[in-house]
Amino acid sequence: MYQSIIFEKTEGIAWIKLNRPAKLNAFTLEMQKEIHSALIKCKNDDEVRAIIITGEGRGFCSGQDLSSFGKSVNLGNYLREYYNPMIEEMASLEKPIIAAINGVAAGAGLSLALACDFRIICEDATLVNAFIHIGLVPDAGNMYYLPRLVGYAKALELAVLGEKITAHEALKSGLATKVVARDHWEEEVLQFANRLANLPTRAIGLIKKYMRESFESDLQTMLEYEARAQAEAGETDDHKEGVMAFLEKRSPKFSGK
Ligand code: LHQ
Repeated sequence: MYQSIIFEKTEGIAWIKLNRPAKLNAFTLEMQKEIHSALIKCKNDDEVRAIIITGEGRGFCSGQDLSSFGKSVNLGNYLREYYNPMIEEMASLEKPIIAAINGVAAGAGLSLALACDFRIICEDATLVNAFIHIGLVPDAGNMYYLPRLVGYAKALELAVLGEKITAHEALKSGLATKVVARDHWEEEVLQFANRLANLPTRAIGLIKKYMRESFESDLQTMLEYEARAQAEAGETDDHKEGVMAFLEKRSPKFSGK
């Protein structure tokens, strides 16, 4: 049983709901450990084909709980021990992860959203790279993902000025997959997750694994990675089903295998 998150599974979709609404779901050590544990459950459960990370109440996640931190903590070691393994787990998890940003995402809460594969943002939610306001630098993968998503200049601006940005600004700068009206929030998040959960999961996993390599690889290396990934995808039931459905002029029914 979890204390700081709610973990639920419904028809191919796992929900990880951060559950400290009074603190806008600020991270505590317990929450970190529970998110990590839930991600491992998702990895090992073949029924899970899409993961939604969202927040209870009016916030998504306000970053590290600033009231639960003693002065003597070495922040570098804390990151190495708790945040970094969670972010690495998300990157290596060969299933799509959606950040359903229901409210403010600040500091490491924004980093968590950046480490997801898709960001659906509620129209009245805001994002703030808040680290600078307390004299810190972006962490938990923020300095890796942000420039890749919005380009170097915009990433530097967001990190150094730490200004709040709206959902629509996030969409314009490439941070958001889509912006959703509050009235349709839950149904649109579910619809998007369902769509992902019904795609060929193994191909998505391979895309996640190899596309990330493109930033550090030359063309020749990427061509080889693509060949490797395609050899694997070509062996899946979903590839056979996709081709068969095309030839039979019907919609494919992918099993994720
Ligand atoms: C909070 C928090 C919070 C505790 C709202 N903690 N209570 C750092 C150190 C070590 C290693 C790892 O890495 C990190 C990474 C980081 O994440 S550093 C950045 C930490 N986060 C922040 O600096 C953001 C602090 N929060 C805010 O700036 C605002 O609360 C935002 C912009 C998120 C939301 O503003 P409002 O909508 O005006 O809400 P609020 O400020 O009134 O907050 C509501 C409550 O939540 C309030 O408690 P209260 O008892 O007064 O109702 C806040 O104190 C509490 N809260 N964030 N991070």
